[in-house]
Amino acid sequence: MLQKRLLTVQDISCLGKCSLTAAIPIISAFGIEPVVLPTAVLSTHTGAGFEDYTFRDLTDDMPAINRHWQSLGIEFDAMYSGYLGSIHQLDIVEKLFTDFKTENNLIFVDPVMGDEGRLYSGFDRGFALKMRSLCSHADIICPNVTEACCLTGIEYQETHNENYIKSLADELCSTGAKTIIITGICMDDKFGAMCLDAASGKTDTYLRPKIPGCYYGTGDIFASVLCSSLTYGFSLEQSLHTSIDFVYESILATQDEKDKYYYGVKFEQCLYRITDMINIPKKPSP
Ligand code: PXL
Repeated sequence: MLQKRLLTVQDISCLGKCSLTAAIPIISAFGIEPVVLPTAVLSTHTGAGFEDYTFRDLTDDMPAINRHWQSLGIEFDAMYSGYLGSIHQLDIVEKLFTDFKTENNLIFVDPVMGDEGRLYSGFDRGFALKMRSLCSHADIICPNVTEACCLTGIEYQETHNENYIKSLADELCSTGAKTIIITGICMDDKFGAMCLDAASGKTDTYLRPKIPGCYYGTGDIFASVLCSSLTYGFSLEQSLHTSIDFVYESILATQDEKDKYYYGVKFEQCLYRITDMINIPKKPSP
């Protein structure tokens, strides 16, 4: 069987298990080849818990990497963008999506910009506006509630209900994305995501019990599982449920060290779930 290939464009946060250090092992666990376009190298992520992080911008390398890949004539089964550091990078990724679009490949945008009602450091309204334009290339977008508000201009609310989340998702259909998934929703002490299919208007909300605390990198882990699962060939419904279950179990696995939340969650302990699910035939030992 031909191996599938998934391109992911996001930063390397050397310490703190998010972006590429989460995406690569998850994509690999699905038996899919991860191809990476790193946008920046940071000593840690930029969230609370780590101060004075270093930041090496790789923007200037990105167009040359694109050109080299084009000269090789390679194709991707899916392209997935995560944390991007500047409006210029959004332009570069937009071009990348256009250059490598085929009839069948899947474009997946996680519009990483903020959480809990606030933009991450370094992001502003101008970035959010341009992110909308990147979303218009996507088959699937998966903003959290904060990011959905930044993309739509709808006011952020800390408490969520079906109507509020549905109104965010409905409004996001105007980006042109075909499937909208709003993550990080919290209702009746449960936590999860709502998925809206723009064409049919059908929604699916999937929630698991809320575990108190703050858990870094879980949005990236959710997006990586979802995108890999869809690329593998699982249905949208199954992929959504798998991603939420995976994040939930990763958070459960971290309860013994939850005070060190900025180091990320122990998702490595849950990778077996993915390899079990895809059931790669085992080779007999020689
Ligand atoms: O998890 C999202 C993310 C990715 N990359 C960097 C970040 C963050 C969130 O804070 O700082 C560098």
